[in-house]
Amino acid sequence: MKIGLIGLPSSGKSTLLRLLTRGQAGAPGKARVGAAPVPDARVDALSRLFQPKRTVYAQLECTELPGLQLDAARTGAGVAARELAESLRPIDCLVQVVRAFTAPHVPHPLGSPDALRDARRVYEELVLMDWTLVETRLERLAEARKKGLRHDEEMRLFERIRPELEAGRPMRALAFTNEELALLKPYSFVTTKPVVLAVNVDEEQLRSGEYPGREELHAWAAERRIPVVELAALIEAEIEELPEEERAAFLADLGLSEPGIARLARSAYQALDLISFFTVGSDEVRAWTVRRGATAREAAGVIHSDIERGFIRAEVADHQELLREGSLHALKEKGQLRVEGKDYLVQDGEVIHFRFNV
Ligand SMILES: Nc1nc2c(ncn2[C@@H]2O[C@H](COP(=O)(O)OP(=O)(O)OP(=O)(O)O)[C@@H](O)[C@H]2O)c(=O)[nH]1
Ligand SMILES: [Mg+2]
Repeated sequence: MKIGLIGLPSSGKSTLLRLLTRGQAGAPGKARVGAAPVPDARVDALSRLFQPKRTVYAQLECTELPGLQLDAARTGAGVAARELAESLRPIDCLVQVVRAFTAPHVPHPLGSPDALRDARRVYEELVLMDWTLVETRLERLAEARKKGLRHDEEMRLFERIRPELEAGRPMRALAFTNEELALLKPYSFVTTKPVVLAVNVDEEQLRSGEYPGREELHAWAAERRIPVVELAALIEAEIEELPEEERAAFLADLGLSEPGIARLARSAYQALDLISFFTVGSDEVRAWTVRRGATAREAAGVIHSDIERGFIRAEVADHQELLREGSLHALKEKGQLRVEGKDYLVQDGEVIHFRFNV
């Protein structure tokens, strides 16, 4: 799954990327893409039980997108827009980073921090990108029509979408038939992608739980069903660089029971409708990611195509049952290890052992 960090310049995208990728990316001079392990207390618990050689968390691939240039008159704006559109193409989910933190030494591109204004501006900019795409396409279709080429269905579809975008509604808020989705597929729209709002706060704001416009921002986001996560990217990135045994104390001191990245990852999972299942053993305890509604056979395919092809059955238990009983063997003895076929719908938090032959 590919997550794209988008926002105004200096909103904290690189800092958040550094936090998400545990310092692998985002630092000055380092890459703008990195793998972010998804913190998961369930994996930790299973790992304590199995004491495996390796513990592997689910991963999200995070990319920092170019900072949004709002001044369209700026020279090179067209190039910047094309570059942004290109980098957005492969992205599955957007994390919109909004600055709430005050830092006199960090200039704000619009003068001063205003989280709601910035959230709106970026959101409108994304809607505008799609509107431009629709508009250009409609012009082409009109020209084609003059030459006798008719694409009536596509034209009707785009004519229906245009006013929605003009009213500020993102494409993800619209309902499409399968035929319409097929027509839309070749185009790379932005507002079809789910969004999570990450509000980057400073230490004082984190402690007080307040920043200017917080209530309005939450109301605005709730109206659009955009999940909001507040985190202090800079302090949390600093804490992340401490020895592991010291981190919890620093987080607790900030009033955090878990790091902001854990909440952000959960929101992204929810927004994308993803779930995790686990494989366990003395070699490896590992979290895997599938879309909600994935079958046992599809889940097997995430691990290896051989397991998918040679699928015989899945032995399934909820991770909590496994933690309670202590081993897959004990669960089996008690008849609590369920045997499921290839069409079984995998549930979040299940431990699965696949039987297959190759
Ligand atoms: N005080 C404070 N400063 C922060 C925070 N987050 C980021 N900064 C600072 O703000 C500046 C910009 O942060 P970046 O993470 O580079 O922002 P960006 O969005 O990647 O910026 P561009 O890549 O230039 O668009 C840096 O000096 C950061 O140290 C924060 O939570 N608190
Ligand atoms: Mg940056």
